[in-house]
Amino acid sequence: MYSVRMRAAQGGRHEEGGRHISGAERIVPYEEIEAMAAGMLQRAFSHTRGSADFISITVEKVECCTLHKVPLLPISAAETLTVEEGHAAAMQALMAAGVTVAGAARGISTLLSLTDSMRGAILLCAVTGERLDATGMRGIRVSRMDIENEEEFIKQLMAQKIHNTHVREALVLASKVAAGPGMAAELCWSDDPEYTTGYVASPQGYVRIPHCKSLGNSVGGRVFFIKPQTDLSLLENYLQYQPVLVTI
Ligand code: WAQ
Ligand code: MG
Repeated sequence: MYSVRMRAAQGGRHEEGGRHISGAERIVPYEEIEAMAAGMLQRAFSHTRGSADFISITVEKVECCTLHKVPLLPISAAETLTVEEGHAAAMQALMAAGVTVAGAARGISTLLSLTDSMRGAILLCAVTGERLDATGMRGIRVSRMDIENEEEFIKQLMAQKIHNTHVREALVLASKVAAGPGMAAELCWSDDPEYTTGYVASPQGYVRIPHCKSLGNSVGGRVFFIKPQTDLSLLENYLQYQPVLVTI
């Protein structure tokens, strides 16, 4: 199998301050690499966040024996009608996952205070809400993951009437993240201006939250809430480098 991943930016490379436009992470067999890379290129050039002028596509062999399997998180949904209700639902779900009030509030305000989207995620302590990673505006990018049985996955999402690319990719990422050592919960909403649904995920499940931001807003992000005494380098290594297949 091969890890195929893409990241695109505008105004230069990410490393040189370019603005993050889009990214993608897949693990595919040899025969599918070419089509996958072409699709990612197409996607980077036609994103609603703007036109990319830097695109990096990486293809890297993954030894099958190093692939970990983790279960797909069960899906539920909060019923929210406004952004305020959405943030209240996110607070509730984060607290149910063991994040403190202070931690959850800090997570939401951290995402709200971003002036533009990052390429990766912010790590916060689930108890104090203090920032734990040292990656600044780059963030920790979760990489090397995919769904094991894509056909069945899509069938199930279509049956629940929630099938779209955002849901598909978010469920895979959230399932990998939730299985990470020391992970309490995740908060996310998209940086795509037309997509306002976000989620809170934890080992207990994935809670969809309609209206995490207003339509037209291009700032989104991810916050991972980490339990105290977690070995951060072990966790960051898992998130970035451990190849994971999510099983249904
Ligand atoms: N690793 C870490 N952070 C990431 C990654 C990654 N691989 N990919 C994206 N992010 C961060 C980054 O800061 C982005 O700006 C932000 O998350 C949002 O990414 O069930 O589409 O890909 O309907 O725009 C939620 C779906 C969709 C809810 C989320 O996020 C639902 C989405 P996006
Ligand atoms: Mg996006």
